[in-house]
Amino acid sequence: MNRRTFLGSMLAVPAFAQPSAPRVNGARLRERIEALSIFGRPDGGTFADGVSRVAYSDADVAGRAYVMKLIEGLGLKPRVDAAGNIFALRPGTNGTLPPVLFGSHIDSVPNGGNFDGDLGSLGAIEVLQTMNEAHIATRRGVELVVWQNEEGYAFNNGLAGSRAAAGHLEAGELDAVWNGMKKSDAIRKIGGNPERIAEAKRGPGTFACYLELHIEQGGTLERAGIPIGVVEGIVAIDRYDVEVRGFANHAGTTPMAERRDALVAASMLTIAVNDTVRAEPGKQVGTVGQLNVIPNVPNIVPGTVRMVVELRDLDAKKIAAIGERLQARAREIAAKTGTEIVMRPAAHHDAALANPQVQSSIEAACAGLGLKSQRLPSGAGHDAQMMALLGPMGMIFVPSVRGISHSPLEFTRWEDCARGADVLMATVLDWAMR
Ligand code: HGY
Ligand code: MN
Ligand code: MN
Repeated sequence: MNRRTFLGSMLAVPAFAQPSAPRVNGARLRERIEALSIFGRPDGGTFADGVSRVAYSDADVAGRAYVMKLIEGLGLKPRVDAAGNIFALRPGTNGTLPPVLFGSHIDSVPNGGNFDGDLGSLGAIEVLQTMNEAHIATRRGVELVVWQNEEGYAFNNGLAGSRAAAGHLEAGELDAVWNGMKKSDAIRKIGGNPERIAEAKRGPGTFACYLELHIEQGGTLERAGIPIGVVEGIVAIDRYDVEVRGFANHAGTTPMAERRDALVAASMLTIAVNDTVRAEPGKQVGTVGQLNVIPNVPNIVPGTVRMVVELRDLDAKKIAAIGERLQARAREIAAKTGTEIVMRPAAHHDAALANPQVQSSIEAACAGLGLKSQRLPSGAGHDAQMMALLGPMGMIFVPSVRGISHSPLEFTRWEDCARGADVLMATVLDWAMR
């Protein structure tokens, strides 16, 4: 923040003396969500066609540049850390106190929506701008973060930026190659410094609390007719890279009994995922969302299939046990089909509980705004689950229309976006004055 702006805000009325937190500019927030959606939009498409702004892509670089320009417009200097995360600190009156940290991500899944991550990142920028316009001075600093590669489509391992901050990068992770790109080069491409990635690590206590506004990505709030969700906890996620090795041969001359058909085996394993996950009570989920057939030619018996199995639940032990059961099923299927099935653990993210004080603060903000709220778990993973390892975490959800996400159909009503940002504002100010 330049000196004039900073001094201007110092002459202001401290937040706690404010009768109530100022409201965000919903129209400006909408404008920015629509502007960000340009980066990664399908050629000739419109906002309704969603976005493919996969981490480390040119669209991601362009979207990050747009966000950094907005940050500069706040009078703040964006800082890209060694992992490629974008930070910006609005100073408080007491520089010795750890700041409130808040934000989200702007990378998307391929063929994704325009609100996942974008609302939390642009909502945080909107909160900062509204604080400046209201000349609010806070005791603690307020620090914005835009995490890199939250989705993990690139390199098949998500929460990449927040894992670096939490010190949870895996051994050799920077040497991984995906789409012909080495991870260290990918981090360089977005302005990070892989040689010094250890500097991206934040210790516990380096923030007063972490807050993230996000779309629910499910249908609970919409069905209940409630505008704000207060997240209870975020699921654990286990991902397995599976390679099914059969034998490619002529589709016309290879008798059925002599085939070692990798796709038949992979299909049996996919059904086994569905059956095993459904076999026990609870809200656990299991998905085979990615599958590649090799050589993928109509008149060749599939020789190899590569697929990803993903399991999620609030109880990490439950999905670990399901993973074990699937390993056993894979052995049975391999024996039955004459194939070899290798199911390798590829990523694990622990479940995380929100902090009760942060939850109460969010609920008080809702009450102050006359908004109903309800507590609910998050079936989606979030950077907040890594931040929970370092300090108190809370998430604010707003409804997803028809519960759709990770799709161009993903939509949150504009008034719900603004309400979520208002709750974020009030909660940030509550913590920034402590
Ligand atoms: O996959 C998830 O749950 C998140 O959207 N990255
Ligand atoms: Mn997200
Ligand atoms: Mn997502």
